[in-house]
Amino acid sequence: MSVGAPRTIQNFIGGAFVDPASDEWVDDLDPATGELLHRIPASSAEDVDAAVAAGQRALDGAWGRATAPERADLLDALAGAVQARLEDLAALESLDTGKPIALARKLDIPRAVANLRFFAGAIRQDQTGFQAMDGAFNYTLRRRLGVVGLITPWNLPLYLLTWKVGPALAMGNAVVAKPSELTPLTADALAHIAAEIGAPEGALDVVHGLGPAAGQALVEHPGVAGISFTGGTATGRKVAATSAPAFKKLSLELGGKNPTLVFADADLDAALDGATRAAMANQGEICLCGSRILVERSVFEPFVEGLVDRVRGLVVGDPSDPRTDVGALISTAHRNKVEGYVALAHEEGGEILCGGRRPELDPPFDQGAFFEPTVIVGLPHTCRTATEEIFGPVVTVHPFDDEAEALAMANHVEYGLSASVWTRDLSRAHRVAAALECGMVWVNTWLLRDLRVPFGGMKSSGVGREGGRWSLEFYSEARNVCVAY
Ligand code: TXE
Repeated sequence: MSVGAPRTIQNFIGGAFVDPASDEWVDDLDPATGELLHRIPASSAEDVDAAVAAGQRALDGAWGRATAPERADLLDALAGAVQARLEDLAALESLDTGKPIALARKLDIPRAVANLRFFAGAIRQDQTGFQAMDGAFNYTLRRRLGVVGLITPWNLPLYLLTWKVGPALAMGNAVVAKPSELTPLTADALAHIAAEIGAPEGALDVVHGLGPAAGQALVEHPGVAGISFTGGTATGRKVAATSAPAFKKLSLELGGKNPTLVFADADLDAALDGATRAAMANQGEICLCGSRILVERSVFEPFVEGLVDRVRGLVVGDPSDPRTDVGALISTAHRNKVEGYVALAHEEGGEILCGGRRPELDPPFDQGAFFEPTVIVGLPHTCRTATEEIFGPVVTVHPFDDEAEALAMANHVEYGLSASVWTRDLSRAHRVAAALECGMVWVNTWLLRDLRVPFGGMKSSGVGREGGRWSLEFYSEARNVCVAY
């Protein structure tokens, strides 16, 4: 599992590592250098079919009879093995995504461990509903869905995969995972871990490949009872359209264009640190990133000055260097898209205060998908740059005059995932949190996560909630039993 010469990754089906039926492959490139890392299966409907059949066999066998404590033990064993390989997995994640190794060590892999452990605990402590009537009572059974399809993106590969695998296995489902073709490495590592710890064959299957082929086949498969998808809004729309006629259970976590609202009464230093992190963490490639900063006019100038200072101080470069703050974007195609938005900002009348171009890096990183963290002002909050998801290290800053205007600006976009609000006025904090159109609001912080709370968005940011009991509910069907006496 160490980082070495290019190798071939295989699908993990029914406990065995196998080549794709078509013998076709896709290249996995290092985003920081453009070099070939690995080749992965270009799986087709045939491979997906084999994985779904393996999942069904697992459900018909011992895995289907495993008790809740036994399922929790499996998740704890996976968590322990991920924890034991933290360094290796962080290196793989940084290599595959281009993200700074420091972030992978601090966030991605520890969160993967926490996800698996959390849902082990959750299923051990799960309680069912009970309602008494005169002469009768009701109780709720939760039944697994069956074989579920998990489709994950490239920005937080193992973090998001375990966020879905944890509750899906906790509820006794069999999982067919389709990781992003751009970041297959840690999903492959998880498959190896599952094999090593003796996970029941077929309970966790991993099928690699392209979205329109392998992903689409998984969504279409009649043997798949539910789909949990995290990715772009346009893809989410396709997934919803494909799965709706079969009435599959569906959870969609899609894009965002999240506002950071800074009021004049905020602790400005804390707001600046928070807003910088929210805009630039993971190269701005997190659906929760605060890519629009709305600032009360009376503090606009000092805020922008402080922001530019902080952003200029970020170290861009070699993802494997622990001092790096901003690594490579996921691909040169994605970097070109981000760059296109900066060109658009110019056309829309924006002023680029810092960044806005590719950094000059020494070989081999001169071939990588790097982009300097960028701050833009002077744009109307309604323009395309300020309303479309860029998903890169690019932030626009806009002044507002009062709370009502701030809210109107915040709610103007088609997305509704999250927001962060910076103020010392307690009443305002609660008022604004209630009026924002989004699934999650942070007050005087950003990305502080408790795994028990509902996670998800509204409008074009998705459908449904995961996290805590919401995840357990998603990966199961509730059945009411009414008993008269
Ligand atoms: O993601 P895709 P892309 C946003 C971000 C980014 C844009 C496009 O703005 O620029 O989306 O990114 C699989 N049926 N986010 O195109 O395609 C695909 O193989 C089934 C936000 O790289 O949505 C991968 O496993 N599956 C986001 C997964 O979908 C399909 C994170 C996500 O890839 C499929 C990533 C199909 N027809 C991008 N087509 C977030 N919410 O965090 C593709 N896939």
